[in-house]
Amino acid sequence: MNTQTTDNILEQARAEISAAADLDAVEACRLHWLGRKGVVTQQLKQLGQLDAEARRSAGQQINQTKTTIVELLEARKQELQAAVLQQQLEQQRVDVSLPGTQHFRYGLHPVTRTMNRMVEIFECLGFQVATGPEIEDDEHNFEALNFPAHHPARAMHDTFYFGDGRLLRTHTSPVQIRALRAQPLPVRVIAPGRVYRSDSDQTHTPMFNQLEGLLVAEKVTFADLKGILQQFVNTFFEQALSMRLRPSYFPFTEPSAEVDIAWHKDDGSVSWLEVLGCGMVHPNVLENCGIDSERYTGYAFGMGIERFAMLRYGVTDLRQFFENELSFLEQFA
Ligand code: 2NM
Repeated sequence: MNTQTTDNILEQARAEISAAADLDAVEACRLHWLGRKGVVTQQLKQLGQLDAEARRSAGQQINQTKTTIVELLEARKQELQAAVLQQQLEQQRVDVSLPGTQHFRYGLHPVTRTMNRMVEIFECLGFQVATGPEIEDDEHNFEALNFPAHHPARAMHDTFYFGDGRLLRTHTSPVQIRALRAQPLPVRVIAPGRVYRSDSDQTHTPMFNQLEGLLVAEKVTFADLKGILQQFVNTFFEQALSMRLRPSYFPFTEPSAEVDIAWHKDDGSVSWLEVLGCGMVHPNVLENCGIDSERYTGYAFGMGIERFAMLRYGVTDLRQFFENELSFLEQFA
């Protein structure tokens, strides 16, 4: 065994490996040179026939040859793999506009769907959507709305206060206050959005959604209010509904009323269900917005969006809307 031999081996191996056309051929090369009966392995076996000095130098050479062949094999393998990948990239075009193979059923949240439906109906009735901040101050949330100083809704247990004069709005009425102060009359707006009250049980969540409406113009009457609400509930529930108004109290309206609809249950019975509150905008509220309450009148109404969603979809527990259980949400896909 001499340098010539290992050089020859290396030269031959190099030629053979670089000629390997695919990964199988590379593996065949590996077996041929390094396998149990491979050329290099045979050479290592023959080392025993040499004397100690020759064995050491020959051993080093063979091991060096082996290492080089391993490197050559690995390099060729990577070269071929890269070529295969490159070929795949060139041949396989991915059409990203094709639909995926996994079709998840999804849709808008039932509360969002209900809100959209309510907004759409009021837009058809001529109302414009108005929005405002969820973080408000006492002036917009209470003061301008004619809340007496010691009204229970102002108490700590109902309102989330930040402690620096700011609070989370307890209704969307501050949006109407801002609209009345910013827009020229007549004003006809709805304010859908999140509101917050420190209250939590079967029928109350600390955050819920409201839709309030407001029309201020000359000669607006309670009959206009009743008419628009009848229109709304009929359209929303897709039937001619009996509606009943009961006298009520809100600081920001006078007179005020609560509205019930005749709800036909599955067992054939009918019962009155309260669905919203309304009234004629209190003169103090108009004056607080710089409006002459002798010349202008207005009506306003407010309703809970989750309540309408529960009735429309037959949901019996309000809290289901906020648990985000997929098994619940998937039913609205
Ligand atoms: C309701 C019931 C009755 C209401 C009043 C106003 C405003 F800003 F014009 F004074 N906005 N919303 C109102 C009136 C809200 O919710 C049950």
